[in-house]
Amino acid sequence: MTAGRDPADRDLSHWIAARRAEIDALLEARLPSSAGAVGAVGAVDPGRLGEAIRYSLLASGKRLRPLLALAAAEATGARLDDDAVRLACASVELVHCYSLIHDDLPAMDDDDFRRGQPSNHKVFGEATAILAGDALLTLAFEWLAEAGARSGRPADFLRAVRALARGGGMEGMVRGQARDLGEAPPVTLEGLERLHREKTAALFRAALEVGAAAGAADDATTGALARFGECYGVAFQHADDLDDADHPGHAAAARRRLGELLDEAVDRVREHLGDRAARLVALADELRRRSAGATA
Ligand code: GRG
Repeated sequence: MTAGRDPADRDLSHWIAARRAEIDALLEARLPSSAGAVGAVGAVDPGRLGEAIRYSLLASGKRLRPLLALAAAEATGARLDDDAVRLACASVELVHCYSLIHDDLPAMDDDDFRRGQPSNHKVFGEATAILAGDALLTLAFEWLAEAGARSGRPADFLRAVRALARGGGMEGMVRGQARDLGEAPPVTLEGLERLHREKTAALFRAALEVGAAAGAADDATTGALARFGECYGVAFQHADDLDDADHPGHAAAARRRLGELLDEAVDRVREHLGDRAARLVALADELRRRSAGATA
């Protein structure tokens, strides 16, 4: 995400930079500290687990999911300087980061680099990387529970717990990952988008639902925000695929669908939130612009 030229772009860039700095500060402050090596006798040095968690989480992620959660919270009337709201929105980044660490493992996608640095297991070993992911996943729900307790309206945050568990779990990302690892690659656009919806978009959808819960949104508004997240997530994955498209026809199809999905995302939130959807609309437009620059 880069600074744009017109005032609306500049406003979005400032908003993103400010919110990202707040998320980074919260993550830095709230993470388990790095206890330092204690001299392991086995595959895991317990003293380095905190270091492994910080290594991946504090690396240069875009913080897109918590940003979208905050935009949804803002659109539904939450105060973004409220600690409970911030903690809840940041929890989505913990689930995302766990999924990246686990995805990079040799048993999964087997990647040596992530976020511009050697992947977690390359530095800390596989057992520690698995445990760092486990710790991040569980910490996300600890933060949501704490947010609920602090907020004085725990029922809203219980909805966030359910949304994040569903989006990150068997109804979403975990199922998508299983499908991706275990099934033949999809040959139809429909099959491809089902995979994108589960593996990538379910967590974006959950991010919007967490924001909606933090803003005490009603069911209809939550539904519109959830759909925004799903459309945005599938579009995001199409944009990511454009970088690797090896056939002009595939790139054209992905670009067309990306536009359609973002149109739907924008329509849904405008319908329910009117002008209050402006930030979400700007974030959708930013993805549209960014992907227009990707390989045709
Ligand atoms: C391990 C259950 C489990 C799931 C893994 C996240 C994931 C599922 C796989 C990672 C590989 C991949 C291509 C995911 C699609 C989504 C995607 C492009 C993730 C990267 O998200 P960004 O660009 O990353 O927001 P940063 O580092 O900026 O946060």
